[in-house]
This record gives sequence, C-alpha cells and structure tokens, in this order.
Amino acid sequence: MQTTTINIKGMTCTGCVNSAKSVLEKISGVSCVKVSLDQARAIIQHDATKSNAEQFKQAIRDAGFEIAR
Ligand SMILES: [Cu+2]
Repeated sequence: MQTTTINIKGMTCTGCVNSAKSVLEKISGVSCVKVSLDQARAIIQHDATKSNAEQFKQAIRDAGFEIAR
C-alpha cells in the first residue's frame, strides 16, 4: 500500500471535497481517500501497481479542479 498526496486548487466547499473524493475513489487500486478543504489536498492510499499520482491528477483535472505544486 502506498500513500500519495495531491495538492488541489479550486475547492471552495464541501461539495467540491465530495466530488474530488468520489472521482479518486473510482480509480483502480484506491482503498482510502481523505480530502481536506482547509489544507487543499487529497491523501490517497492505493496499490501502487494499479494506480499512480498521474492518474489521480488527471481525474482531479477532469473533475474541474487544478493541481497545485
Ligand atoms: Cu464547491
């Protein structure tokens, strides 16, 4: 199990947090997602052989948010 942290720009409310969380949870190999509005980040526990940070970032972009460094 690997933990990957993604910094997300553009989340403004709990609805944003929930949609970011739900797109990440749909990705293969993901077992746990925590999204913090205050910290503007997602912490994802996943199987590194099935999914990686690039996929998470793409899913976040597709959901209408931006990736911060
Ligand atoms: Cu929102």
